[in-house]
Amino acid sequence: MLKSIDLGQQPRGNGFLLPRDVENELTFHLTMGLCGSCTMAQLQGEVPQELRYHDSYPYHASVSAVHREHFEGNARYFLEHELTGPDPFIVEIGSNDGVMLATIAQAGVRHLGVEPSKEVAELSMARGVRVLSEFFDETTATKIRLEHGPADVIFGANCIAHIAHLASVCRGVESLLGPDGVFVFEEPYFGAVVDNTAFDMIYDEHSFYFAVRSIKAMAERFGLELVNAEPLPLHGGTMRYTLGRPGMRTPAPAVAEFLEEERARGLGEHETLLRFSARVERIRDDLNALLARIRAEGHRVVGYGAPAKTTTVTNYCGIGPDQIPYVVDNTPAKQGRLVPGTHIPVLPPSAFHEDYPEYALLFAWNHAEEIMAKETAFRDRGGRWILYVPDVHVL
Ligand code: JHZ
Repeated sequence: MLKSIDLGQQPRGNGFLLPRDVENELTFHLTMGLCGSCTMAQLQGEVPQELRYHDSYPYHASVSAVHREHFEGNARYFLEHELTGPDPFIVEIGSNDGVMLATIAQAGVRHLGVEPSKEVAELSMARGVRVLSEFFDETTATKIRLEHGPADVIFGANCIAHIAHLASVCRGVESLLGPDGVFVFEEPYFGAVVDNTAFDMIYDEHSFYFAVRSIKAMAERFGLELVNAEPLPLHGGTMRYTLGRPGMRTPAPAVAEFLEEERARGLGEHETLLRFSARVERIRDDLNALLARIRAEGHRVVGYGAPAKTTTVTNYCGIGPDQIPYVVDNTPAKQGRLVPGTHIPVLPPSAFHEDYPEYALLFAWNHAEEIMAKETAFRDRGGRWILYVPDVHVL
């Protein structure tokens, strides 16, 4: 595998830490490359999964209203189109706080979330979701099949690309899936990462960066067939992949169309990533220059949103509390903690409302519409938003 992108020494993307823990912070060298044969984009190292998805994993999928609506929509779709036989069964890998399965549970349909992170698993259980608090792999899949029988739907969102032991996941899916079952997963689309120069999507949790071509190759390697690829607007560009058993479903034309598009644009080529890498350096330089200019003018910039992406961008660009005194985030589990590596304090949104600086750097750029709609008072007082994706600009 050729190294294409080097984002330097980085901590864990979601390793938001307490001030007393800064001494022992874990860091690793963050690089990404493409597989020479199947073109799967992937990290070149691995932080052990127990250090990434631990009991207090701080990402709660339900904090965004847009996401809640999206996942409720997914659940309704499955209930209407896939979970229609006698006593159907759906398994979700990485069910987080139950954002999708809560609707399935309310409908009284047999389901099982597989979620190793205890606190989010407990949140989902409080919503009536049944959860197995373990990592999903071939062994877990065999256990689930023995206890519950085959699954009509196996679902995963922002999770399958996180699992470094992807081969074991695929073998597990293959053994757990019913004869006409579907394996549906939604993950940030590698084509969108490249289009947006969204280098902040690269962090320890994202072991893989899926494209239609690499998922087709993966499906075939594990005895499955890619039957649909549907683009979604979430996370700056997501793709929903549907896999079934070979010959059981007619592939949608979108599969061949995306394959051709990816070939034509050279998505699986090393040179594409080298150009991406050059654009990333430009963003770093432009962002640092802008922050320095704003400071020289006597104005202040704070951060809005503390997604895992904040970790990559602040560490790569060398942005710390001197440039950004704090970031605000509505996730209680992140408040009172520090951004990994750069140790910028994370405060609740009320800190922003009591302060209203001249500029806010929008780390949660994928939620721009939702955030800007609720923060109109900031703009009304003359505040300006700074975005760095797909390039550095001020709104
Ligand atoms: P958000 C997550 O990444 C985590 P992250 C994960 N690793 C993954 O794979 C990707 O998704 C795809 C806050 N916020 O969704 C909440 C506000 O403060 O971009 C979140 O901390 N106010 C599983 O972490 C953050 O912003 C708001 O109004 O990059 C957004 O995180 C809203 C809407 C959000 O995911």
